[in-house]
Amino acid sequence: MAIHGLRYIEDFVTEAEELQLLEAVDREAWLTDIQRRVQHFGYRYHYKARSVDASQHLGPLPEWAQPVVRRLADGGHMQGSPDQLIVNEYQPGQGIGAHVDAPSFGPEVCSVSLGSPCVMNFAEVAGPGRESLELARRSLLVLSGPARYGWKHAIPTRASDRIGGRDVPRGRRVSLTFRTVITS
Ligand SMILES: O=C(O)CCC(=O)C(=O)O
Repeated sequence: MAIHGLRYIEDFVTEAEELQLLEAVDREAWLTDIQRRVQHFGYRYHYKARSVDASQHLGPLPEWAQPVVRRLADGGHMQGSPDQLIVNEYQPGQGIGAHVDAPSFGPEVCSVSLGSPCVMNFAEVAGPGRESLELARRSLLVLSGPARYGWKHAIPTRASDRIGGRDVPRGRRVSLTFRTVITS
């Protein structure tokens, strides 16, 4: 993977933690105003405006997310403590369009994958670079520097992924994406 600023770590959470996190997420209310179900914590994110601001403050991140927050800090994955969390749920066939994360988010974007693997595609914004990366269950993906600002990332809308030379059907995948918000 030749993308500067991209860090990928397998087994970032244990199987027991994965189960606890999925159970915690499923106790929360889902937002259904976009194609996939999402949850927002810390600050509400506006998909159309692609922004988040101080008036959208919802409160602290939930207690169930704190062990992950601490592990991100202990691993030096984020400069500051994350104050925004988006939970994305992808049923087989669902994905997310190619995008660079909004400028109102800080310099590191940390996503934990739960439930099922998928392939994430990367495309260089101002160049020909194209890469794909399998995001395993329980892994952590960190985007910073060029990976955060100079590459788009996307999850194709399809029901299976080619992983290790074979088609792997997707199951339900839930991601927890931790960010900091730039409020000024
Ligand atoms: O589901 C993921 O791993 C990535 C989510 C994402 O790209 C986003 O919320 O902007």
